[in-house]
Amino acid sequence: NKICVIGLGYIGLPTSVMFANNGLHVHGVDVNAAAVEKIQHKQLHIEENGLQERLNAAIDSGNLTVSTTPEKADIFIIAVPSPINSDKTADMKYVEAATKSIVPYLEKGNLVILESTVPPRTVEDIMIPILKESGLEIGTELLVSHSPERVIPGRVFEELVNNSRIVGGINEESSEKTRDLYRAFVKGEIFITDATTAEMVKVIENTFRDVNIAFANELARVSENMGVNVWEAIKLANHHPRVNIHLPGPGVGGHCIAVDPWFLVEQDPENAKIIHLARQTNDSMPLYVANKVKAIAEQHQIKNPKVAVLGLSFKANIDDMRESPSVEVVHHLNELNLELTAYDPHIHEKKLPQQSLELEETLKNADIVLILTEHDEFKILDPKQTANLVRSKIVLDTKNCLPREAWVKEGFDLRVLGDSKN
Ligand code: SAJ
Repeated sequence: NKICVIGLGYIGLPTSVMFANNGLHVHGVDVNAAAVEKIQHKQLHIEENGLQERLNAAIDSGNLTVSTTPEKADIFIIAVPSPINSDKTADMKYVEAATKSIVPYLEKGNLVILESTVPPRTVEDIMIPILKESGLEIGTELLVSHSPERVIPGRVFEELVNNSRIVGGINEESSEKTRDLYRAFVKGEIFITDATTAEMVKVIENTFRDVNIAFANELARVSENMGVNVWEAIKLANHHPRVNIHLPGPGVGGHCIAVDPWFLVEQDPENAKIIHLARQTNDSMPLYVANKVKAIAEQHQIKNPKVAVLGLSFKANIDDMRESPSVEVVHHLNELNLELTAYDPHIHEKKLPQQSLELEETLKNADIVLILTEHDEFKILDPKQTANLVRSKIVLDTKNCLPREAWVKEGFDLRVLGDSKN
């Protein structure tokens, strides 16, 4: 079996190397010529634990080739972005373009699998009409399915293998052939359903998380007015066998959880009310945090406070800044006319004008250290060294990731989002 994978990003590249390293011939395709060239030279254009050695093995074995154009294959896997437009409607142009790009290469007996997360009905209403242009009879001569990726950045390889997988074919044969393919490396259970249900499953998983995080963020704000530490309260509540509250923070980022709920809101705004409000709640957190920084500076009567923003990626220990709430926080701090320098140990290029590539430079003369991402590097930040660099010893920790005692001992006023006890 030869597989042609369209899209060599956070999902397509790991998936390609997994198939290649399990003995299948994979041709990976990306429109980004610079990324393709890097991959050809065994260089990474994205960060993911364990990717480098697996890419080396895949290229060295000869099982993985990459280019900017598709090739004939038995199976086509589409793993391209499915973002939202500025008006929060689904932007399907990459899924459409990827589907169109394979049409000239399709042959009788092929299977096309969509891995990208999409609004329910995308396979049936958008992909199938395009695939019909191949002249093949859909369901008999051309099999089609949706098998959404469900892996978490940072643990992609572990989850690709061990997570269960959803396979939704347009008919039984499509489902079964897709299931048999993923058996090459999936150890978790593989559940079969129809394509539209598979689309719905993926979107509601992320929506569940978004609504739950919005609830946690709401609790953080309520707790601040009640003399409660929300982190302690959530931890205790979660000891209940039927309670699982997520954690608050400066907002929800990434290209999935902050995006997918909008697919449901767009399709049924009348009914998707909690989902919509949860999105708004999470999107309101960056401004809430920026205002908090300003208020803390005022309490300390600091005239022109300088903020050291730590953490720009959308979550801990990854390099991905897509839809990062940190970028929004920086934007709001700018609007509040607060001077700032931002730093992230995982982002090695300047992506923001006020970004520094040095931690020391960022902390130097800062009045408020603002932790936005719980990177391991920040958890072990030395309060003593920090005290020697900063101008005022104030920290706002939005992820509750610093050891309180050590910082207080150094004379820091350590504030934590959702904790009105300190
Ligand atoms: N976050 C919180 N509080 C929490 C958990 C997360 O504020 O308790 C924030 C994070 O800081 C981050 C955002 O939410 O900004 C999203 O992070 P995440 O770790 O929840 O999820 P993603 O976007 O990295 O990956 C999700 C996963 N979905 C679920 O867990 C249901 C992953 O399994 C999916 O494959 C992925 O979306 C995707 O590609 O759709």
